[in-house]
Amino acid sequence: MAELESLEFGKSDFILLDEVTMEQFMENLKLRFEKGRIYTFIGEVVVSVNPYQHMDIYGKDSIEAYRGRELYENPPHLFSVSDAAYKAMKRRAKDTCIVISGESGAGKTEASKYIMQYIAAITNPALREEVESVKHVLLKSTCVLEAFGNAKTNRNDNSSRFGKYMDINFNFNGDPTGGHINNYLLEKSRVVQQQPGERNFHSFYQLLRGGSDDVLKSLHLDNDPALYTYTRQGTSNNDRSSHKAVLHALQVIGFTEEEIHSIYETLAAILLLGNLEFVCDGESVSLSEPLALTEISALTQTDPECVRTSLLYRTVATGGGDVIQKEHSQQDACFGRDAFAKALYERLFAWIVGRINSVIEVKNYNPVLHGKNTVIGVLDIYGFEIFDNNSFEQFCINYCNEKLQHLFIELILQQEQEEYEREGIVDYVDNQIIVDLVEQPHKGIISVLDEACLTVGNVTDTVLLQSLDQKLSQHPHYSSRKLNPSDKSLEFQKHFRIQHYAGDVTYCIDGFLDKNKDLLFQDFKRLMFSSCNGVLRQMWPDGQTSITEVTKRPQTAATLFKNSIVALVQKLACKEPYYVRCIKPNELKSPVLFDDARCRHQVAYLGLLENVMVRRAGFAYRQPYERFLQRYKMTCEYTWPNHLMPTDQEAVRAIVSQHGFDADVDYGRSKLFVRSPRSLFSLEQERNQLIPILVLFLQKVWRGAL
Ligand code: AOV
Ligand code: MG
Repeated sequence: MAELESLEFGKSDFILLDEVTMEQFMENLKLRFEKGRIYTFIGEVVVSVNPYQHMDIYGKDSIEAYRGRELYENPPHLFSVSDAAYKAMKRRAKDTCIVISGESGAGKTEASKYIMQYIAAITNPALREEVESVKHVLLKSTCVLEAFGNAKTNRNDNSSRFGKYMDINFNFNGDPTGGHINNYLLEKSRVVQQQPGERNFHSFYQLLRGGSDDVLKSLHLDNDPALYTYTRQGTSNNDRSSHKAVLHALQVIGFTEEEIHSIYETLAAILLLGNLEFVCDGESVSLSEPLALTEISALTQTDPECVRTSLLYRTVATGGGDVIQKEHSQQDACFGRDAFAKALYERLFAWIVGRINSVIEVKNYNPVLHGKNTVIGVLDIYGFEIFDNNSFEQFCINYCNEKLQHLFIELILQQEQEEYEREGIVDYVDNQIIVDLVEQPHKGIISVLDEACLTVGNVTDTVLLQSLDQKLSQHPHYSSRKLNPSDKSLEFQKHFRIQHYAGDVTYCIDGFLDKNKDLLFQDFKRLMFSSCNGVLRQMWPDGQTSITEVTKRPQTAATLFKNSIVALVQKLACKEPYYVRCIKPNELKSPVLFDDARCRHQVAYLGLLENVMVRRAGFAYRQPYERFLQRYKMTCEYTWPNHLMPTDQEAVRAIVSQHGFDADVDYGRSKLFVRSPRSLFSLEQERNQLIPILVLFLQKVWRGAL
């Protein structure tokens, strides 16, 4: 049992702390980390500290130990929460979700993989083929999405650059029948540019380092990432072996050879696009490398002349209905090229996700025949991040984390706070004000950003910053150098700062407008829709639109993202939530270093201490008096078979007193609050011992022997 685990390893549930103080919390967290106990409960929430080393705790034996057990029967583990979410789903037909949060590099993605593996391992004992195949696809999809959606950043060598929410569907037997993946805003700017020390998406290096000579030759590629502008700055690590694993995963999922080749062709086309330069002879702009152009057209199965014109010209419809070709400036051509490369990658990624979804979607489901279809959702999203240079992407990522923290507050802290107040006791920091700062209609940052994007005329990033300053000067969580000239931490005139729940982040306004507009010249869309490669054409359905057709202005990137996150939060909010709260022990990826200040900071902003207080006060082990009596009255001479006290509460007091755990409980108006599960276990044990005796006794009574 968790609480019986030797105290040498600290308290396995923070609820059992003698006193809920930051000092005791940190002491326990550190002791457990140093003893290799990386997981600790707060009731049903699992707090995880990234071990930065291989842990021998995820194998078959561990899985067996947790399978079907109650939360408190084993030491805390990801498998405990996974099993709890699974049991709730199976026994009570509840849709559940497991939300994994924590900052960049805290261990969310690893956790999500272990959770998936656990669920796969404990289901389908009958080894039904169709269920096994669903499980395989679900597991393999992770490997593929990681290759295309993760990259090395300065905070994490395998950082998720997209958000992933995966629903797994179950039939009434509790076996997976399918699933669905939602992906959120891929950080596509990385395709064309990375911060110093970072890499492009893994997929490029994997292809270059792992592709066979024949494959590379057919793709017009060399095997050296340094030869390509977009991958020049990345060094290589496990790319060769990963390439094999990803290829195998693609095959297991069911991608055809043609589809796989189209994926490689797209990657190759992007790399070659990146090497295209534009020269300007004073009058017109032309391409410096006509050969690459032919190769790109071969890879995308498009007409080389059309590729050239798409890169150098822009087709525009005049007011009179005529269509003319307007030549790009050198700068516009570079912008167009990069926008095209980013869009190619983004659409490729979305297409891969869609293709996986088409394989795992639940087919032939009939609720009458098959019973209620229940779901477990697993959320693994990019964690809160602060870099030396923070841009639009960090703004979106951090906003998303703000929303998830707010959901945690609503679901875990607030709900129990109400319970606590009703019962007559904890204050948490509500981050609603920061969420509003970003998303509020008319006043929030996204709204000001959109307005600037819609304004015709010379609106620059600097102008945008001015309007942000104007609108938000009074907001307590917003500041900029212009508003606070004395603030030396905001060095340049281009920055603004948000005091996020997890820390202050200074964003550089450069690029916000362009990234939010996310402009891609129509010519590229039409070019790709003209491709003879059916797979590529599928990715560009909007290329069918004629140039003279008036189309609605597309939503901006920030608004699209906001809407997708709002929808995600709604999805999570209607499920029974289970939480894994990940902590990054140090910045050096060291398995032995517990950086006190960094950990303390995370514990504080994740609201873990408040979580313990609320949990301890109310949620984990609270019982209405009547229910408690029903269950335990047999363990006390004053309450068995019925009590004669004026109230149920007094009867409960008698039981508690007889078992000597008065100091461990609080008496609410309608419920008993038990702090430590240990007290309940001793009661539970006694009850279990008494039941057979009682049964024997009753049988004798029935037989008339007594
Ligand atoms: P993240 O998902 O939270 O960051 P990851 O799950 O990618 O973080 O973890 C970062 C690295 O820490 C991994 O690549 C492993 O080397 C190590 N690690 C994490 N969890 C474990 C574990 N349980 N056992 C062993 N090593 C582990 V981000 O996606 O950047 O927000 O955006
Ligand atoms: Mg991750």
